Amino acid sequence: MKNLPIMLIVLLAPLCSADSSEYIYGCSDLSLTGSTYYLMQDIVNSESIKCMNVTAQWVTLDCQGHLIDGVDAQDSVGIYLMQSPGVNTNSNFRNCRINDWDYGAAIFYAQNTSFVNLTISSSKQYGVFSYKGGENVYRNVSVSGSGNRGFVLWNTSRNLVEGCDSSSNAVDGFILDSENAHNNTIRHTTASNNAEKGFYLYLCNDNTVHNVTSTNNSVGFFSYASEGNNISHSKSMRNNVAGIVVVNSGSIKRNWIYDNLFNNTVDYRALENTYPNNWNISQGSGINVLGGEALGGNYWATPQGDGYSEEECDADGDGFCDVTLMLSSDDYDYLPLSPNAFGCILEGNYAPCSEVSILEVIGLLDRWNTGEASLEEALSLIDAWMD
Ligand SMILES: [Ca+2]
Ligand SMILES: [Ca+2]
Ligand SMILES: [Ca+2]
Repeated sequence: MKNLPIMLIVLLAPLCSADSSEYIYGCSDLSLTGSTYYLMQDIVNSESIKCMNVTAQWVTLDCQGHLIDGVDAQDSVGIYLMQSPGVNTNSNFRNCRINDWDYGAAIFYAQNTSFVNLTISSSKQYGVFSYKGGENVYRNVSVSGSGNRGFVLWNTSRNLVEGCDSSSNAVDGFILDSENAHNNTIRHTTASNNAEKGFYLYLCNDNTVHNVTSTNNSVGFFSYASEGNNISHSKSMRNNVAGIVVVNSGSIKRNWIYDNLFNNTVDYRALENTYPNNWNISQGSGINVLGGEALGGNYWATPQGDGYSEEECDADGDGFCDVTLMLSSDDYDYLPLSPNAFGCILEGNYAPCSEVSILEVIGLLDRWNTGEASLEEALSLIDAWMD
């Protein structure tokens, strides 16, 4: 009997090691299930091919703000996460700066895993490349300067992308790719200065893009042969080819594209076959993308100030243009927003225009300075203050 406690300790030893902390100083195999790995120093110009090679589950990698830097080698990966189909990965990657890999993070069959506070820059190909699996969370992940697309979710479903940014990539900011990329949510996220599309929905269905901003790309939003997606409460501004392009989309299930602010020289283009999509919801209550209370369709503006919404379209002043906007022979916005749909204070604190104070203007200018508010928001508040 005296031996029993010792036997228990021996039996439990492998379980106890499951919450171990590991301290790492360079590229490593993360192969101990249940371990937390702390990166203790910057990795600079590593010639490794799979720097952080993750084969275990229930793993945490906390870089503690340190750098994982490669040399742009062919097929090299900063964080390489290869799982088997159906395995519950349940891991967490956080606080890493990742630079100069072919793929910043390459993620295969990951499930229930989070990527938080990552900055991924100067990837030769892709910043984040995720294939199959799903139910992963990307929060505060910033990708820039990729030689191809910034953020690729390919055939993976039920992921949440939140508070992320993809900018200055040589192709697209974000792509949801192929029919098994469904039921994903992208929200509170930005895409800017990408050479092609800001947000690209390609052959994918039933995804939600909400409260995102797409600026200074070629195309703000691009929907190719995609069905049943929802793009709402978002901004597409100063994209030089078009605010939104719709190609062969909505043939089976209409897409919902409403309560967005478009401000591009060309806001809408349809190519090839067009099918009807929904460009407004029925008139409802709630705060719209302009900060006002008219909720229905989209605001159609141009940098020149001659967008449909800007051209005295609302004689009765209810916040909606009085006449339906025909975007194409298939696409109609029945409730385009008018300038009367603007609130004076954005971000949910709606107040009548006449009540705007100089303090509120200064507050919004400060937020514009730090990138939390757009120039449009600042200018519209100044306009309202001067009224
Ligand atoms: Ca380097
Ligand atoms: Ca590079
Ligand atoms: Ca009206």
